[in-house]
Amino acid sequence: MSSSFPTCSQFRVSIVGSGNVGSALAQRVAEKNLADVVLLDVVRGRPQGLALDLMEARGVERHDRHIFGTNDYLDTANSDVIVITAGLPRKPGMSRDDLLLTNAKIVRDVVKQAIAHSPHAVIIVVTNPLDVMTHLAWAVSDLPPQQVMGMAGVLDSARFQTFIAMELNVSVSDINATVLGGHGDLMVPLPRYSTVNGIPITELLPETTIDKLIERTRNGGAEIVELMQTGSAFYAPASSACAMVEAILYNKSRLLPIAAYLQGEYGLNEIFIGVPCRLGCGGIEKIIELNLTDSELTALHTSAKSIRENIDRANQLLAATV
Ligand code: TXD
Repeated sequence: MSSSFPTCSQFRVSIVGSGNVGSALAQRVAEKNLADVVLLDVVRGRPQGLALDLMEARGVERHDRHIFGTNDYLDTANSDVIVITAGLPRKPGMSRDDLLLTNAKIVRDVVKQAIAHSPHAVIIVVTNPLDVMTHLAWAVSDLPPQQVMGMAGVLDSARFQTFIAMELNVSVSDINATVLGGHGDLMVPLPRYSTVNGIPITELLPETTIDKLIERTRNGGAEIVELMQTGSAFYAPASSACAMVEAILYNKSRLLPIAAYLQGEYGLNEIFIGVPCRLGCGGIEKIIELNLTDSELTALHTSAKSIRENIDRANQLLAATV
């Protein structure tokens, strides 16, 4: 590592995968003055170039956080938080299974290497398919489940929050939205637990309108992909991961929807899925069990079933390659 990289800094966040989400997250973490950042990628030069660019912005942005780009895990040593955004997007001709296997191999390899140099870190997985990758990351990490989690619920809730604000023409700051479940078509937005300054949206909007907002939330990622044509959303995903990083580093005990390992909560076992959690310096401090209606619980279980099928499929594919 460069001699200009501080060894006495308070917090270090390593971001593995310096693509769109990784680089936007590095910017957020550094410019919010939360921690020094190590950006890592397999592509030579990319993380180094991005880091230099972000370093050159410091004089204008007026912060002293260091951003360091590397291809070597040694440089990530002693990270407090490791965020994994490494992976490949689905390419033409690539099946879902191909993508599942490719990203499963990447995530497992990344976690092994990263954790070898930062054995006490908290891991946040961002790579898709999110819930499956979080499970694989945890399985290979040997870490307690509280220290491994997936980012999706914060993003899905932020999208729901945005669409509610647009519909009601009120400030997005007055809105709290809750989306549970897996990150995908089967996510479980909860209107009863989504409020405008404490007032449930079910009191403010007709059911048909709420259904439309839910549909748009479910389709949130795809809507952006369709507009952009190449690449997918990264600003809101980076903000969402940054909120989690901040909650961990600064022990904020925030209540956020996170893909967490369930051991009996909501009647589910041994599975990572989005549920409300209290997030602090040790990772997931507590899983909050909401009172769900029968249909909400059924939706959560349906989402869990699909995640479990994909975990089994990923494990089968991985087993067949060794
Ligand atoms: O809510 C969520 N969880 C998500 C998930 C929101 C947005 C994006 N979501 C997923 O995150 C997306 O489907 C991808 O799986 C990841 C990263 O998305 P991003 O948009 O940043 O993808 P990019 O720009 O393709 O960046 C991926 C980078 C790229 O620079 C590769 O060179 C790198 O990952 N990569 C690796 N880095 C390190 N080590 C290995 N093995 C590796 N393989 C690829």
